[in-house]
Order: sequence, then C-alpha cells, then structure tokens
Amino acid sequence: MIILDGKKTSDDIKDEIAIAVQNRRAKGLKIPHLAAIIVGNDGASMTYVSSKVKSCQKVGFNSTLIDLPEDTSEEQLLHEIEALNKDKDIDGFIVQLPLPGQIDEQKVLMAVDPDKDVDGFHPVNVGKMTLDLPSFLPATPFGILELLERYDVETSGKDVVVIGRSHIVGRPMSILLSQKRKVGNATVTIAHSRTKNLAEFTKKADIIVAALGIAEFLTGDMVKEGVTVIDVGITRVPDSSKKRGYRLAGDVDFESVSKKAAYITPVPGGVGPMTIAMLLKNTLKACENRDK
Ligand code: BQF
Repeated sequence: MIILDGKKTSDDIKDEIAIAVQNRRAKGLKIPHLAAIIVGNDGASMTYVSSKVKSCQKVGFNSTLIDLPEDTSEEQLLHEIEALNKDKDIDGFIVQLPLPGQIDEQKVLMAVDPDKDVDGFHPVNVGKMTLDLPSFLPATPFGILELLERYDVETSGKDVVVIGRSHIVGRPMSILLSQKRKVGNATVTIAHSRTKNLAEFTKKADIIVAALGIAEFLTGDMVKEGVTVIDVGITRVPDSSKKRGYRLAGDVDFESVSKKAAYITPVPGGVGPMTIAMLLKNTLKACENRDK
C-alpha cells in the first residue's frame, strides 16, 4: 500500500510556484496577488482562509484578506466583489464558502469576473471546463488529478466511482476523470444519497473518490483488493484527548480500507493540502494570463 502524500506533494508544488515567482521578479513582471473574502467567523472557514493567506506568503505572492461581519448583506458583499473585479493589482480572488444564510451563494459566484475566478466556480469556467476549453479548474478536483499524475496512478480505462455530486468536488471530478486528458479516460460512475446498493458499485471500482461528507463512511468490506482510494472528507469529530477538542476524520475508514488498497490518501495530509496548492497554481496562471 502506497500513501498518496498530499502534504509532501503540495510542498513540492509550492516550491515550483516560488521559483516561478522569483523568475517573474527577476524579469520585472508583476507579482501574483490573491485576495480572499471571508464573511463571518466560522472556525473551519477561518482556518482554511488563513492557511491560504499563509501559503501565499510562502510562495512570495501578495495577498489581501477581506474580513466581513456575519451580518453582511448580499448587496454589501456584491460591492466588495465589484471592487476586486476592478482592482488592477488583484489577479485572482475567492469568496470563502459557505456563506451565511442571508446571502445567495449562486448570485455571489456569478458576480466574480471569470478571469479572476481562481476557484473556478463561475458558470463560464464550469462551462469551459466541461467543454475541454482552457479554464480555472476547481482546486480540489484539480489537486486530485495532480496527485494521481505525480504518483503515476493509471486512470485510462479504469472504473471510477465518485461518491458525492457537489458542485465543488464530486460533479467536476466526475467530468474531469471522464475526459480525454492526461489523467482521465476513465469510466466514471457518480453515486449519491439516492444510489441503491452503493457497495455493489464500490466493490467493482478501480478508483474511488469519497466526497460525501460522512466520517469514515467507506469501509474495507465495500472495496476490492488493489483499489485506489481518494478521501476528500474532513469532518471535525469531537475528541477530548486532543488539545483542540476535535480530530479530523475523512470519509474513509482508513484502518480497514488501507489493508486492501494499492494507493490511498490520508486525512489530514492528503487532498486538503493539494487544494491549497492548486489555488496558488490557478492564481499564478491568472497573473500570467494578464502578462499578454
Ligand atoms: C489537511 C473546505 C469543506 C468546505 C469548505 C489541509 C485544508 C484541509 C485539510 C484546507 C476545505 C478543505 C477548504 C488539510 C480548504 C480543504 O491537512 O488535511 C488543508 O484548507 N482546505 C476550504 O477552503 O473550504 C472548504 C472543505
């Protein structure tokens, strides 16, 4: 069994990005600048957004964090987005999800300039991705492709089961892996909460992407020998033995599944760090796109 080490791989990618930034600096080109908007103070969201800002510093990007109160109106948020769309120094920006209930997420994502949409959530980028046109790929699926590529995991002709149909992970992952691309050409099944006899699908799968958001859902009895398992889950489970008071659990029961797997991602240190690295990669690309 080989662990797909997302922490190490993301560090490698960040080193590559840092070199690209140094080269840009030497040539007098613009330094990439990422902005992030966070609304409210959800603990997990604040952790995610601060690790994005910290990673910007690590690779030599400029970054701006816009911290808005929980009771921010949709109109106020749309104003902030308009200001970032117009700001010539900002190459790309993200709006940290989820948003408070008074704000329509879809309306917000559609307000982001597609050229600065480094999360790849705008319908223009989703459409381009679906049609195999150049676009910003959503960071989590993009990170999974990169991890599979760097570990030489064959996907062509393989049977893949993606569990979960979210717009951020499951749906784009299923599209990307079915496409004719370097890491792709798979036969993809997308399973979800209405799927009957899920285990009948997962037991036949060569590759499983678990992105349903239920801690330790996928167990050893549901997979075949030699399977590749990608765990996208990151549920906070109360744990009094930890200083934080919780532990991070994936959607995969690592203990039982790893005994049968050829390749498996851990949680933490698997898909999560790759997500951050690919956001940086998209931001570098957004900046490069504006050189021309
Ligand atoms: C790790 C996210 C659900 C909803 C909104 C490293 C991250 C997570 C785990 C991280 C995620 C999940 C992010 C680890 C960003 C991934 O070591 O295992 C990094 O920061 N993520 C997000 O921004 O919004 C989310 C999950």
